[in-house]
Formats: sequence, C-alpha cells, structure tokens
Amino acid sequence: MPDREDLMIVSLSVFIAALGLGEQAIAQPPIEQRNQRPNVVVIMADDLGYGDVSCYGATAIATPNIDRLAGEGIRFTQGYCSASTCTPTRYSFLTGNYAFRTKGTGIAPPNSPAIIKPGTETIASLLQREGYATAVIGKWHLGLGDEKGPNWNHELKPGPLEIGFDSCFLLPTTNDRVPQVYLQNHRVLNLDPVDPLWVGDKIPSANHPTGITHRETLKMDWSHGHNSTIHNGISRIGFYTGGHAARFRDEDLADKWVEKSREFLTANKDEPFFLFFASHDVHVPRMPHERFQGKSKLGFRGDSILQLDWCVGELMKTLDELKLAENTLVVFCSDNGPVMDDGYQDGALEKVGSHRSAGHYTGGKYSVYEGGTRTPFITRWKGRIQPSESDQIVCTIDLPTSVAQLVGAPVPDTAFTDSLEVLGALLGERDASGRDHLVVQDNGNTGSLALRSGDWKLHRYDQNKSLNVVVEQKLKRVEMPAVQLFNIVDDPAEQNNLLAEHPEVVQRLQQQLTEILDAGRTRPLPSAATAPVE
Ligand code: NG6
Ligand code: CA
Repeated sequence: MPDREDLMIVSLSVFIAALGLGEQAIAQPPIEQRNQRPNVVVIMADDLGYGDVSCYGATAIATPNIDRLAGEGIRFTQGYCSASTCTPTRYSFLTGNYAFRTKGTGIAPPNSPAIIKPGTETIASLLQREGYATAVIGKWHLGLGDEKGPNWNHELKPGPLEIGFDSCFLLPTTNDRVPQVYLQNHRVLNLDPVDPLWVGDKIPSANHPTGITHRETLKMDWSHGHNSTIHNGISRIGFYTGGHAARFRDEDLADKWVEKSREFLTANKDEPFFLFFASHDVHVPRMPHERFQGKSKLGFRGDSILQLDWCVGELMKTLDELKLAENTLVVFCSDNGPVMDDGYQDGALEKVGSHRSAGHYTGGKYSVYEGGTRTPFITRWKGRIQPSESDQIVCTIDLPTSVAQLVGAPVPDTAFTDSLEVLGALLGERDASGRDHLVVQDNGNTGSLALRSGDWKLHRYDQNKSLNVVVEQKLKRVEMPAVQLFNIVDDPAEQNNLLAEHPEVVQRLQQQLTEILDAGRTRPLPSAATAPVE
C-alpha cells in the first residue's frame, strides 16, 4: 500500500496535471521499494518455443542451465512476448508500447533506419536516468541511422546509444540478413577504411556471387529467400561488398556475446546495471560453434538450443563469481515462437521427430496462435524470489513499467503506454496478479491480432491469412476466417473455434479490442487510479 507521503505526491501531480502545468504526472512506488537497486539482466532468446527447453517439457533435448535458472526462480506457464516476430517484440519490450500502434515496426530490412526514435522513453533510458550502467549485447534488428538509413562507414546513429544504452556490442540486424559485422557503440568494429562496407538490396555487379549463381559452394543450402550475398559459405538476405576485415564467423557469435557480457558485468559489478543479452540462437542461419555441432539429436536447431543453454550457464556463472546473484533480477524470455524451416536446409524439419517446439500449443513464429507468443518465461532473483511456478499472465512488454516500479523510478504518463505493472507477479509475491488481458500480433504485414481476455481468446485476421500454423511443416500461408474464438483454459491448443456458440463473447472481445486500438494506450494513468471521488 502506498503511504501518506506517496499519496500526497500522487495527488499533487494529479493537481498539477489538472492545471495543465505538466503532462508528465508521476506515480511513486511504495517507499520500501525505492531503496532497492538490484541489477537487471534480460536474456532474450530468438525463435525459441515454449516446448524447446527441458524445464518446459522437452525430452529430446536437455537444457540444464535454463532448467537451473527456472528451478531457482519462477517458471511462468503463461509468459508471453507481444508479437510473433522479432522486431515488433523487441520494439515493445524496449518502449513498452504495442508495436501495432506504430507503422514501420515490422521485421527490419538490412538498411532500416532506427525504428525507435531518439527521445523515446525506453526501459534502458529510464534505468540510465536512475544511475544504472546500461548495455545491449547480441542481436539488434531495430534499425540504425536517420531516415536515410545506416551510414555503415561512419557513425551509425541514432541507434541504441540514443535511446538509453551506454554501450552496445551488436549484430546490426539478424544474421540471415547482411552484413556480418559487429557494431560497437557507433562504429562497425575493425572496419578498414580502404575496404569500405556497402550494403544494398540490389545486386552490385553482374558477377557478384550469390546463393543462386554459386549454390554448389555453400556450406548450408537455402530453401527459400536467403540467396543473395554469400559470406562464410552461407547466402543471406540482401547484398554487401567490402568490410572484409570486420566480418565475423557465424560460429563465433555466442562466444562473443558471452565474452562481451562478462566484460560488462565485471566492469560494472559495483554499480547497478542493466544488461539486455539478445541472443541470436535459435534463429537462422543456425550455425552454432563447432563444439556444439552434432551434439543434439535435432540438427543445428537443437545444437543452437544447446549453445543458448551454455550462454545462460556462463551468465549465471559470471553472476555467481561476482557475487551478484542475490542482487540481480534475471529474466529469461524469447522474442517469438518456433519455426523449423525458416529459409535454410539445416535439418530442423527432417530431424524434429517427436520434439514439439511449441509444446502442446498450435502455431509458431508468424502466427497469433499461442505457439507464436507463449514462450519460456523465467524470473530469478536469488534470496528474493521463492522458487515456484506461476500461471499469472506476464509479457515482455510489461518489463519497462515493472522494472520502473522495482527501482522506484517514476514513469512519465506518455511513456510505456501498454506496459502494465506486474512486478508482484514477476517476483512471485503472494496474491499478486499479472495481466487480465493481452493483445498479441504477428509481424504486422498480414494484419493479424489476437486478444486474450481472461479465459477467452479472439483471433482477428484482417487479411484472412496466417503463416506457420503447423510448426512441424514447411512454412505455409493458409486461409483463415476473419475471426475465431477459443477458450484458452479448456482448449489450450486452440482447436475448437467457438465463434458460433458464443456470439456474445465474440462481441464483447471485439469491442474490447476496438477500444484498445482506439484508446492508444492500455496502461492506466496513475492519476486516473488515484483521482479523488467527487
Ligand atoms: C523473414 C525471413 C525469415 C526471417 C524473418 C525474421 C524470408 C523468406 N524469411 O522475412 O527467414 O529472417 O523474416 O525473423 O526472407 S525475426 O525472428 O528476426 O523476426
Ligand atoms: Ca525472432
């Protein structure tokens, strides 16, 4: 409960807002939470499904480190990301805003400008203002540069450093897209000025080798798309030339993320810090380090899960060595659900056997069925979080507001518009609840949304189509009815469309969804919650 002083602060800010003196009304968390300054580490996996790790039921693969994290913390059974593709989930995780509200938040192409504009409040800018050291390490895929796009041979800004990160060490897009270089803060690392980097979407010369012209030279063949410039025996989406000294090997990415994270954690062990560890596993091209290749029964996709698990283990080991585990909230999540063949012939589909990467849910990446957005979701804070399991609904989009509450930072009214405060649920506090509703989206291109509200879920397909409804098949676009209704509790696999049986529920959820879209926000204004009754 807020104490008197807090209520007075809130009332005062309501009064100021009412006078029109400031639109940035603030809500102060309870006083006992203001003194805590735990570190925050968010580990976001890429394309990892609900059923891909052993603590969520996988039997074809063992993930001892992720299992240990879950065993020491809370294993959420209703943890979500907000979209079934990468860019919109990451956009929403950082900004706390539903991506479908903003155009241009779908999967970013290689030369995408920065999607999150400088000046936008993010989880990183909020923590930075609170004195946290902030870093993002791994995959970015949220664009770089002004509206003209990235200036690869000069300063790459705006980017992460303009929205609250003190430092970054990144793969600029996603590794099936060009270029294969590291971004360190504002520059491509090791770029030799005599060999400038050019990136484009048109073939640069008639004799430029591609996945089509030089297919027989590839070490991993493509299945759809991904047949432009070749680097490291793998053809990609998009073209590039130059920057040879800067190019990395796909096999070394995970080691590099761990190395850079250890450096960051060690350098900042005495300060509060926020680390966004954005793994590239298990996205295509799946090319794990040689020491993981062939180590699972599931082909390179499974081997990449083992590599991800190793990274989690290294991060936990580092926190232990630095004696930080009891002062660090670790969140483990994924950016979207699973896909088998996402453009390369890496054996994922052929070797899947009885493994169900989305668990018992339907659909995966690109879909608004549960498999697209319900993923492993774990929180751990040794000594503070009691090991348990939770069926509270929490989402990656909730982290900005919840972390603000954790550190006692005020959230401007205009920020984090769809990020709900679910801190109690994230920490497993008794009687604390998560969300009662959540909107999830696909990439945005096919206009699919779903509203989870209590036990019900409404799917809306504005273009009557969906992709990847059956994960253990080749990607296929299928016709969908405009609307479907499921009872998620009775029918978690979303097999019985109850549209005809429950028209009143359909109408209620359709109206709720329309209101959410029209209102432009779902996070209640603190002033609204505490306004005095007349
Ligand atoms: C799709 C790509 C897919 C993957 C995805 C982004 C094709 C045919 N498919 O357009 O391979 O790159 O975009 O994945 O090009 S995500 O996880 O980063 O959203
Ligand atoms: Ca992804």
